[in-house]
Amino acid sequence: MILETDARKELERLAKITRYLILKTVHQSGAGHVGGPLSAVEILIALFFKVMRIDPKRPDWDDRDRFILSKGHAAVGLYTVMALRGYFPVSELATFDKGNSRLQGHPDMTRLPGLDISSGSLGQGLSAGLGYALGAKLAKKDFHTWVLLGDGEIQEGMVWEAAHVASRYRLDNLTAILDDNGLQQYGWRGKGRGDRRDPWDALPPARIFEAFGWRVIEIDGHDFEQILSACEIARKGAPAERPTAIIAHTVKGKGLPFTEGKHAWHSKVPSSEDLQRALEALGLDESEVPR
Ligand SMILES: Cc1ncc(C[n+]2csc(CCOP(=O)(O)OP(=O)(O)O)c2C)c(N)n1
Ligand SMILES: [Mg+2]
Repeated sequence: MILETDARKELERLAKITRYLILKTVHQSGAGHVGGPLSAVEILIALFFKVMRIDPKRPDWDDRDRFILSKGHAAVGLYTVMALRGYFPVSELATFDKGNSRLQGHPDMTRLPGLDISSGSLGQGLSAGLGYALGAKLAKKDFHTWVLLGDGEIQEGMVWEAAHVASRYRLDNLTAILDDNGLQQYGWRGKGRGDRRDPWDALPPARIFEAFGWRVIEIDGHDFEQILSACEIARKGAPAERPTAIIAHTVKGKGLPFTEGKHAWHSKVPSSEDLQRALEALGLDESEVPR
């Protein structure tokens, strides 16, 4: 048991608020992603509120843990959690995806302090994380680097080049978290563009990471206790100095009956009615949501 009841309730409250703010932000901007951010809500909240050594007031603190949203299209989820954590005002979410905003549709580290990498072109984040982790070893710094990957994203070959090098250099200060929600942007040709698991069904990511020399922990990616336990083990360093892969089993669009498991909600703009439905499904009153 890592969490007292009150602490778990607080995290669950934050998760509901985050889910609503993701929908509201994409509704206001008229563009953005929904399904991928929703599947990563518990992971992002656990990292930013409990796991990472960070200080929102000092986003360039040298000894901070590094976080890389390799699945950069989930930016609205990251921004929401950063806002709730105090990096910038929640009201700034209303600027999401506007030309002059710090909150671009995909993370832009040249605009928003607190972002450790720009992302959006899938496949690159683990290499960047590898660089941070290797740099930490060379500089004898003890910060940890966390990289959040999508299950579709790991079909990019560059991910496995980074995975190989990370185990070659025994980077126990690097953790990859796989948001394994089983869906990408569409279903698959020949199988119909439906809501089903993709061809990597037959190639379980856990076995692949293991084959590359990583320690693997499989969890329910919506269960705060399991996320926190896995991250605690990961930070302590794997046996034989291996990097750690946390395979988080998740549901794309998690938390709202009309988005769960629906590939159409990968990127779709919620209507005003959808926002109302979301409040009802989450059991939230608009007045409870920070502005
Ligand atoms: C290199 C690259 N190819 C294609 C895309 C377009 N794209 C954006 S999201 C996405 C699907 C990603 O699926 P997954 O990694 O499973 O993310 P999630 O299910 O968490 O949204 C694709 C193909 C991209 N951003 N980058
Ligand atoms: Mg996916």
